[in-house]
Amino acid sequence: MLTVALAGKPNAGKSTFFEAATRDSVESANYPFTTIDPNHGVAYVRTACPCLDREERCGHEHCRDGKRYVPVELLDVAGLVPGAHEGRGLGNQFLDELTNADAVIAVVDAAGATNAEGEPVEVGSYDPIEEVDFVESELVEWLADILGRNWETIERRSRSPEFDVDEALADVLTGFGATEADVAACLRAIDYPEDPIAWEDDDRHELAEVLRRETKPILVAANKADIAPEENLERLLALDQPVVPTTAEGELALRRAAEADLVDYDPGDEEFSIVGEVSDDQRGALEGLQDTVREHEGTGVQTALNESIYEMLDRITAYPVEDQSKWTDATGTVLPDAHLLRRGATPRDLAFAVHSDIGEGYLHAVDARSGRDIGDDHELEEGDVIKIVSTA
Ligand SMILES: Nc1nc2c(ncn2[C@@H]2O[C@H](COP(=O)(O)OP(=O)(O)OP(=O)(O)O)[C@@H](O)[C@H]2O)c(=O)[nH]1
Ligand SMILES: [Mg+2]
Repeated sequence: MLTVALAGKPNAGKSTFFEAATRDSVESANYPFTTIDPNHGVAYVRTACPCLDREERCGHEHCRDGKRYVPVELLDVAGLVPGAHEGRGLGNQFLDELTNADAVIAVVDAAGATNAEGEPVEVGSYDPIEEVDFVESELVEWLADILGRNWETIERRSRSPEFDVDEALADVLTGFGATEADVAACLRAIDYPEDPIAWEDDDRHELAEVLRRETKPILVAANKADIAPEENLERLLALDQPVVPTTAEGELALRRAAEADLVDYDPGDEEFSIVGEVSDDQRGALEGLQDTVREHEGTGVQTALNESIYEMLDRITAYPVEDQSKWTDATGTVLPDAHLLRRGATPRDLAFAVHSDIGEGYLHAVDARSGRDIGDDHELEEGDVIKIVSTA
């Protein structure tokens, strides 16, 4: 499963985002609570379910009237403060949790109501742009430190006649989830000495910067958008990186209200209606939230998750099935699984994503929509329903 980590300074709203996003309002009745531990849960990206192309909705536990929710892992990393990589605040231990993250959502307090340490200050008096910069630079320093710590091993390996600097670096970098392609991209992006002994801190730092870019891409959640000065949001949105205004608190309130049948709302909806018996206070709060949600086309929490997976990581959703006409697995479940594959993935890649044995035994594949065989070089598209024929 892909992993998204929430990082940012204390009090920015990470835990609120986490709680909102991992609350399984998708199927709260018969699906177990999805938080694995307090900082580690399951959230969902939302996409159009292929069942929309058929007469009947699939009824899958993660499909609501054709809104399909695909699981990703979500991590709530404890507050980072400037200098965390040197052990300040809760320090390195929390940065290390980012090792397995495929993407980072930097939750920043767009209201500017807390300083760099997360302490409350007057709204608008702290510049949230600084927060974006320090999350990124803490990640780079953390990676540079780890490279530095591994350097002795690389130097030792370099005494062997078969030593290959690219190979040695690849071994270290794949530890951060870098694929072969990522490693190649990193090494292409920088000029570096062949001999590890000749590397300077600057060389490692440069490598850490590209490694951060390739393996820990950052989407900024401009949180507390409900109380943020317009000017802060505009400046954040003007940054040269993905930025989504969010109100984590609003999303949490909506998911709770939906669970209590007070509102008609599915995560990611751009509006909601009040449907239950609400007190005057509740109505006031919900109507206030309606204004925020109208202004930002939703609470932004679902948008932030979706953009980090579908745009930043450039994924598509593919659905393997066993029965190509019914779109079911062996037990009759319609569209049982959804896989988030890299754009450009082929049917064989999907087979490997299902199971390595299915991948090894891959023979050919059928597009379940058209019923036609598809070739090995066929690039899958968002929403493809595929029957894989395999010896496994
Ligand atoms: N107005 C507003 N307040 C929010 C929003 N999201 C979170 N908050 C509030 O901000 C405060 C901090 O939220 P948390 O989610 O605990 O922050 P955190 O980033 O997890 O903080 P640490 O765990 O200390 O790093 C709480 O009082 C939240 O209710 C939001 O979207 N709007
Ligand atoms: Mg927290």
